[in-house]
Amino acid sequence: MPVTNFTEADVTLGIVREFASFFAEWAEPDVVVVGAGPAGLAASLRLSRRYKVLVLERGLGVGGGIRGGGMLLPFAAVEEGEASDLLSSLGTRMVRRGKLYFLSGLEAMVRLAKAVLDNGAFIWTGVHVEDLIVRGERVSGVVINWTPIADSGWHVDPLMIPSRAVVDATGHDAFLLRLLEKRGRLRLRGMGFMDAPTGEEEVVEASGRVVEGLYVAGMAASELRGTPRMGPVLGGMIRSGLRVASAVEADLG
Ligand code: 48F
Repeated sequence: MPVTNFTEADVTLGIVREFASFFAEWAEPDVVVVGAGPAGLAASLRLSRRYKVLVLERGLGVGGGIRGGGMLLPFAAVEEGEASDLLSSLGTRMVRRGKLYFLSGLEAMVRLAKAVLDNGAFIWTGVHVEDLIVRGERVSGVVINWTPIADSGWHVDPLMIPSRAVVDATGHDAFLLRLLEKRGRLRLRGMGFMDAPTGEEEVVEASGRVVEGLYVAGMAASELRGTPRMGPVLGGMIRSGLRVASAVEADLG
């Protein structure tokens, strides 16, 4: 029997059935991480060791802003320590120059994403998180739609994914935090001026729980607390993701 002995209907039906069984399994994960940039992926890596983690990413790929390196030169810097150790343990190639390591942001993100998948998490791309489920004061999940629908401006009602914890790792958008700000529940200070060494430390400190059920990591945390920007330096994003994972673990048990 030739391997090409299938019909187009097999492909279409298979995809629809696969999606139905995927959604049945993932309709209520423990943790939803919004944003598959370095902070979201690092958080997902740590959390997926213990919990069912669904990563929602509005773009079609993973890696977020760090893939663009510095001004599209496709490299980023990492300081020595927890982040460089983690990336190196995943096989990321790095070169040491003075006090920093340099690597391909894309390679680091692909390796991080693979490790997240290997832990059993699911990364769902093309999905825009447009709102939060909130009961009383507690964030209890997310409201989703397809990114092209969100971008079209059409009014198409969304679907919902309840979860025990939600991580805003949407980078400069700080999209979930701004939803709270719009409703008068939070005030974002806005990212500070460039000061890379300080920014690297302070963004980690700024990461953690925002309100019950909602956590923040990466540049979204910087947007919240007003910590300095750091450009194409990756370590703080990774450590921020690991830090938020600890905060979620402490709450979820
Ligand atoms: O922007 P992004 O990489 O944020 P990060 O993890 O890391 C920042 C660094 O990449 C670096 C930097 C350091 O100075 O600025 O560039 O904090 O990743 C955020 C991801 O979230 C997605 C977005 O497409 C990106 O891939 N995202 C943003 N809003 C939404 C979203 C949303 N509403 N729903 C789903 N995904």
